[in-house]
Amino acid sequence: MKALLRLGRKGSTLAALAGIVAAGLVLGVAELLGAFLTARAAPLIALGSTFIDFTPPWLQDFAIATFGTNDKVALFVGMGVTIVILAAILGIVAYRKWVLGVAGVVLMGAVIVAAVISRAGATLLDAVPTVIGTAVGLLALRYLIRSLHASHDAGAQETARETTGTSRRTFFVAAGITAIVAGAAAAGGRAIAGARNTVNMAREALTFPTPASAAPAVPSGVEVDVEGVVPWVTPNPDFYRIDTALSVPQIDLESWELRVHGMVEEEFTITFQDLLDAELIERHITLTCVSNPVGGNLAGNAKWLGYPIRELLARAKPTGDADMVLSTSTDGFSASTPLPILQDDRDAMLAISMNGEALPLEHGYPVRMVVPGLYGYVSATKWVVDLEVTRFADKTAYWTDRGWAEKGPIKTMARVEVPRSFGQVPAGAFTIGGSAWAQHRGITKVEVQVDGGEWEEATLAAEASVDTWRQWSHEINVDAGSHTVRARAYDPDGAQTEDRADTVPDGASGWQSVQFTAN
Ligand SMILES: Nc1nc2c(c(=O)[nH]1)N[C@H]1C(S)=C(S)[C@@H](COP(=O)(O)O)O[C@H]1N2
Ligand SMILES: [Mo]
Repeated sequence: MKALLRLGRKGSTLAALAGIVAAGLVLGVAELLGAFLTARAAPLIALGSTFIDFTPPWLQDFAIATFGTNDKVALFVGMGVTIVILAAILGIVAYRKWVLGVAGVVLMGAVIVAAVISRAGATLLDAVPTVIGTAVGLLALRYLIRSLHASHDAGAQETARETTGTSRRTFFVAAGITAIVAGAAAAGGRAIAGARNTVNMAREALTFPTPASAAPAVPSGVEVDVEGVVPWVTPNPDFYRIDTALSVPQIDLESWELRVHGMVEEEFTITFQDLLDAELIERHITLTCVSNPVGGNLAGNAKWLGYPIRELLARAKPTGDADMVLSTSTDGFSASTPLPILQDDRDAMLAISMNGEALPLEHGYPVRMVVPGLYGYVSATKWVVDLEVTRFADKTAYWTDRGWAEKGPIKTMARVEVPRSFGQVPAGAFTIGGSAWAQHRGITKVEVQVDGGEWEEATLAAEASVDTWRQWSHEINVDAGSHTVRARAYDPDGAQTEDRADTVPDGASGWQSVQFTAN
């Protein structure tokens, strides 16, 4: 009896395992077949995108604040855990009562299909990978559950141990094979999707004309000699990424168009070739996200090549009391930017290249906006396809609809990069450093304070332009033990405010304070 019970419980564990590998097979097969369609046909992408759409703003803010650029990873991990748990339960249910298990699996399949076909632009065809994946998963589950019952029966009938062992072995071999096939299908799907990706190929083949106005030479000495301070130019792979797009939009160069319309005398549409033929400018500009907490890393500096938006607007000739440009991306994100900022002499541009290469897909390929001095959510629309000249009184944008401020000038900020929070430094003389930014106003001074003592002026690195961040360094001298260092930056209007503000609604403020140990 005891032995039977034990086997029963063990049967449940194994049934859960069967459920999990079968679910893996569903996703793997769907991923493989989906590779021949589009990303939205992939069950995880469709589920995740649907989830994001229905996420209340507070949860979105929380996700960005907590996970930063890893918000999408966090979402996938959350979905993965949920799926594993559900699959385990379904496995046990199917083991106890097969029909119920089938009903559960079909229900899950239906939920995924609903998510897939409700995506923008999806067709019934996009549901095929999920339907076939679910069917294959069910077959695998049936085989696994059967072999479990077989080994259970063998155990119950107290037949030779060998028989129980054999059928149990059959189960493990089958489960193992299912897991391997699921993994191979998923990996194969990824590889095929990559190889079939003509957008990537077109992107890699792109070459750019020499700009009419090249980037001003970067002065020597923009970087301080302090190990651990982040590079002045952020390499593309390290550039922070923030957006609401779970599957990165794949835009065909030939079909990309930007429509300029609204309160203008002349409406028009431009193509990518028009941009390549235009007089381009190249500038270093530091982007910052409004969700960047004090001391956070949602900021990056790159060399952008693009076409000045003021030239586009000069051609369109805004009319009447227009005071805003609403930029919209292919995936529906939008940003509202003050019209005068796009018309003044700053280098607001439609960027087509980042650090000498085509925009990476996740940074807005083929065309995005870059506006010096404004947080990304009101200015840096990636995958941009539409500029509407309008009024703040008439139109609102993605994040302003969700409670963020209408205007988003970047707040002046000093960041301590060395020492790291709770880091270790040698006791005695030690040089600390970091970056400071006040885009389009410029950093004039950075001050440092150790353990609440006198504020001391740090050494500023060379300034490339007021639109880029500026590094700073300072030699401190501390005894062994724990210490605190604070930093504050100045722009031409004075010191950055000490007042602590949260990121919502218009960006974090306050002086960063870093605790560290000297030994
Ligand atoms: N299409 C689109 N563009 C977007 C966003 C978005 O969610 N979708 N996010 C904006 C925000 S909040 C920021 S901070 C910048 C980030 O640009 P990056 O990902 O290239 O660093 O992009 C902006 N442009
Ligand atoms: Mo942002």
